[in-house]
Amino acid sequence: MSKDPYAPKDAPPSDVEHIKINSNYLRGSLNATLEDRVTASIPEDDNRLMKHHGSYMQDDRDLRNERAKQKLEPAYQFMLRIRAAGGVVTPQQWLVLDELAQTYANGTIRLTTRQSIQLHGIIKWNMKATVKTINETLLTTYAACGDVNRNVMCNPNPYQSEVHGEVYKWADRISEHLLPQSRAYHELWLDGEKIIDSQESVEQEPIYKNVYLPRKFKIGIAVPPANDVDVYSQDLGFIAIVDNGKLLGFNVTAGGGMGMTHGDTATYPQLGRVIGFCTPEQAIDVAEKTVTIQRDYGDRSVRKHARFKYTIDDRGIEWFKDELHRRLGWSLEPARDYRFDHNGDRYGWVKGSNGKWHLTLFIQNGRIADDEQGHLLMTGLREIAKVHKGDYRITGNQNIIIGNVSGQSKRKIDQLAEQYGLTSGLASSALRRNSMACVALPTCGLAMAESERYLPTLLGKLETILADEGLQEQEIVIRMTGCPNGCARASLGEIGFIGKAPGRYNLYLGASFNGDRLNKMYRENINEEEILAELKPIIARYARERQEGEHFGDFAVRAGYVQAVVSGTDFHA
Ligand code: SRM
Ligand code: SF4
Repeated sequence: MSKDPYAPKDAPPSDVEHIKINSNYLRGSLNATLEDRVTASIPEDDNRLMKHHGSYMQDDRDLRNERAKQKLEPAYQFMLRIRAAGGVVTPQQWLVLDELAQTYANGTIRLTTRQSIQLHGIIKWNMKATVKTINETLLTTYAACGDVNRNVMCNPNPYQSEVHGEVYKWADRISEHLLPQSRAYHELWLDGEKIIDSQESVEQEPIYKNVYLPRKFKIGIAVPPANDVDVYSQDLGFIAIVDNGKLLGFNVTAGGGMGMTHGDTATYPQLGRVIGFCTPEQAIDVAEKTVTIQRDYGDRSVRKHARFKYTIDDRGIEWFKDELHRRLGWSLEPARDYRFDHNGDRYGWVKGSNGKWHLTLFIQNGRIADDEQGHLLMTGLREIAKVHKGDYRITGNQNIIIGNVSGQSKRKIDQLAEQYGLTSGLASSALRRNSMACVALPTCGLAMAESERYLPTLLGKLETILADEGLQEQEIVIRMTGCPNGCARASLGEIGFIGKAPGRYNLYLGASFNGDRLNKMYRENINEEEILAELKPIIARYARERQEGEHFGDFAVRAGYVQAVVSGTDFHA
């Protein structure tokens, strides 16, 4: 094995580090294993590399037992994630994705919590055709997953003001700047030059080197007062500072992250901390140098301790600032004032400063599909894409914006949206409109409990309780994940559920409505009956005792149900 220059001195690098270093810049034996028709799977080493190309091998967990009984290999399939900074896609691109979903995937499209788009259920032999088609439409899956910088999030409604448009451009530039340089992606998927088999490849990764990052890395840009990218959950965050409609620059946050492991208190969700201010032009440099610090100091031995938040918490935020300033050759200015109101989406039509209209739709848990109740989301978005001249924007709350609609087209879009049941979600309760659930079963290999398929049912029961207390219009951020990895940022839910086992969840309370405070565990390992029994009296008391404008999470803290958690290091205390 090649020597890893970045391995900590006292512990050997993890297996994944060996795989990356020996992969010849993300190639491994992927080309051969994708061609191999003997099995629908690929070996684990290649699967690790495959993530950097935007895909995970999965198997349909609903079919696992039955197939095992029949002595068949699991129903292997691939999830493909499309990375588009700020979640912007054109109607033409949407139509291609829609067709791919029908042809090669499971007939649905999944909007993600990071403004990306996922297709599920692609069989190995269809992967090359799918990725190639995605690229032909000028989208990519490269670096959507893996130990690199992921999709850069930003406030998804750029045309609300010129500032939003500018911020989107910076998100895109940061995203491009941090893309891996290896040609492996082009060779593998786009019929590039011949695959280089030798370790003597002349390729260079100026930012990542051949080791890439110790773990995934995430960046998001928020435009106050909306914190719809949950900026404090990002490894590196930028908060736009705007004066008189002009973007002055960004406050920089560092060291956020949501993942943890049940029963391991050394792992915890954490909030990014504001470390200073930079101008827009300096943001790329800040991002690059931060990534290289994590490359050089992140833990390469223990993957669950390898996120940037632990690098910072172990060494201290002042250490990080000093190292960042040293690498930048200049210092961040003191942070500027800002204020966030909320971390959810604002629904319905808004008119942007460019005179165009934008319709934000509520998509339950980001799943675009036609259902038997007459909600024809898939068909509706396809029909709109056929006539729409603007764009689609995915939000960080798994919703979609039909963006940049001209005054003349607004009626037509409105009529189509209504005809296919796209706007019916807007009439959902305030609780539902503020809900998110991660994918979980049946595709996610790490799920311990249902999430996307279960939260809608649980919400129905909670809606009844809220309605009984006259709180049906009360906005409460509620989030569920099927395991503690945090994909729907459940630790930032005023009510959070984290899957423990089939039908059982930990219940967390007390996060803020604007995403600047974590929640804390209130009850462990409870089933639906217990969840409802626990929440009912708290909701009733909230209805009686809440102060003017007081949010549910703030009340849960004030009433003493849980303590306020403003640092992840207190999450388990
Ligand atoms: Fe995630 C792994 C889905 C956002 C933290 N995430 C996974 C995998 C790939 C499971 C796996 O490793 O085998 C899931 C695929 C499920 C499936 O079948 O589609 C998965 N994550 C998702 C998505 C699709 C959830 C969704 O419902 O939208 C989100 C895709 C985002 C994107 O477009 O890039 C998604 N994941 C997140 C977020 C939220 C965010 O980034 O804002 C987090 C928490 C923030 C963070 O990273 O700290 C998140 N995912 C994780 C982790 C825990 C990482 C850690 O720090 O320990 C894992 C597990 C891992 O990496 O080992 C994971
Ligand atoms: Fe899977 Fe867990 Fe992420 Fe949900 S939170 S998608 S169960 S890894």
